[in-house]
Amino acid sequence: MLVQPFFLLTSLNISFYILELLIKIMEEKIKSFEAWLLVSMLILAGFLTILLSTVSQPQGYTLIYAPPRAYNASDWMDIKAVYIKETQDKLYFYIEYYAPMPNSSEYIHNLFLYMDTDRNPQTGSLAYDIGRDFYINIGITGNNDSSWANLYKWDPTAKGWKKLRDLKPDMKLAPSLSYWEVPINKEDIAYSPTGMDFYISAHSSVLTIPATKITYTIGSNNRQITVDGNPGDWGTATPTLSLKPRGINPPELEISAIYLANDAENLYVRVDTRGKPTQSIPTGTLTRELYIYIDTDNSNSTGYKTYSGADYYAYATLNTQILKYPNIYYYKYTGTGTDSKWQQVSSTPQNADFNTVFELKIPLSLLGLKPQQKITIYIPEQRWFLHRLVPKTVTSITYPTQQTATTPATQPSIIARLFGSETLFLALVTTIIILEAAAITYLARKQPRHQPQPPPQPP
Ligand SMILES: [Ca+2]
Ligand SMILES: [Ca+2]
Ligand SMILES: [Ca+2]
Repeated sequence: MLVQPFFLLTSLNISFYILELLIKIMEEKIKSFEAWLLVSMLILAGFLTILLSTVSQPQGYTLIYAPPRAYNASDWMDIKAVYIKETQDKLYFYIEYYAPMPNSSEYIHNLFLYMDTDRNPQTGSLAYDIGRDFYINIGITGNNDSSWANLYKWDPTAKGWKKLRDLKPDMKLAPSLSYWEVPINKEDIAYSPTGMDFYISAHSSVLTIPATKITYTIGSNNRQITVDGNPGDWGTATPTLSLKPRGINPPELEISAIYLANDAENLYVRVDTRGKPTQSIPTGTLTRELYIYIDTDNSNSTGYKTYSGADYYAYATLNTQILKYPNIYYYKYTGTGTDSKWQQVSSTPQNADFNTVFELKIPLSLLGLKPQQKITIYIPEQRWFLHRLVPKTVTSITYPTQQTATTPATQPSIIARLFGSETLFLALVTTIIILEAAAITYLARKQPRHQPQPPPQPP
């Protein structure tokens, strides 16, 4: 908001300068340096006009919400803006991301848009502050081999959600687009002019590691490890497993290597990613989960057969919000081989941490492991994801907004939309002013103004 007087002042300043130069041209007093300046100014003005005409919101839409950007490490994962358009019988949602998805099945968008269309928390399924009567679930993989878009309605009798309609045939949905456009029949969602409250819960996930099997012998790599997320205590250890590079966007969500070690008390697991793990995001959650299944007797005839005869597993959550929240839980297999029955045996949050790498430990006593025992570790396919609640937790968006529909309060200034940020724009304007002042000073020194001529002396 601060920059607007600057913007106005500079525009006026530049305009006057261009006008002054034009007058000089007309008076045929133009010098080459000034001509160069004039051309530059005209090019700049033309460029700004083009920029202004190309950057605009989707036609007919009203910007409802532009959430603050949560995650800068990736462009395709985060929601940039939510727009709504209304016709007599339809309501259109336009959900925009910062960029289209990378073209691969390793990436998935999965979004839920919950609506309280009678604006009554007593009806529907209560979550956050609204009684959700309908929801839309939209999803797509990066290579478009799978996509879906369905409308669901809350059934108060069955106390559950029922599918109402397939929305996919009517919507614009493609991984090559940085937005989705979905029309809904007002009649389907019992929409009335009173409006509705809604929020979006969006997951953007990445295949972090494909299913992986590693064997390890207790005692083969004895080390004193501190679980702090720093790899210095691993010395020059070579990875127990190196993974083939897949060029995942963002690199920090791709596991590159796994290291195993142990001392007399614990088995240690170190997990490296291709980028440094983000430690803090201002809103939302960067969810990282690791399931480490351990076949402690190295036999598929005991334990859970589906996961390589695993007798135990460690489940680590290594999440980032404003702060990081590492945690770990241990489970023992209690089924008969094909059923997934597990019992939690312990949870010790301080046994997992991350900084430049992920580190976790599993007490050997918990697994009943002894030196020289050979074990198999099975890590099933894992997906890590960014989860956003839009607008944010515990608040929903009301549509139509209370302000006039054309200028919602949440709309970022045109300057912020054009230049990315107002600070950047301010820097740009300051640079222009400095350059202009320098040019004027230069001209003033080089071409001193004409001294008024004394009137001709009478002969
Ligand atoms: Ca309701
Ligand atoms: Ca360490
Ligand atoms: Ca086993």
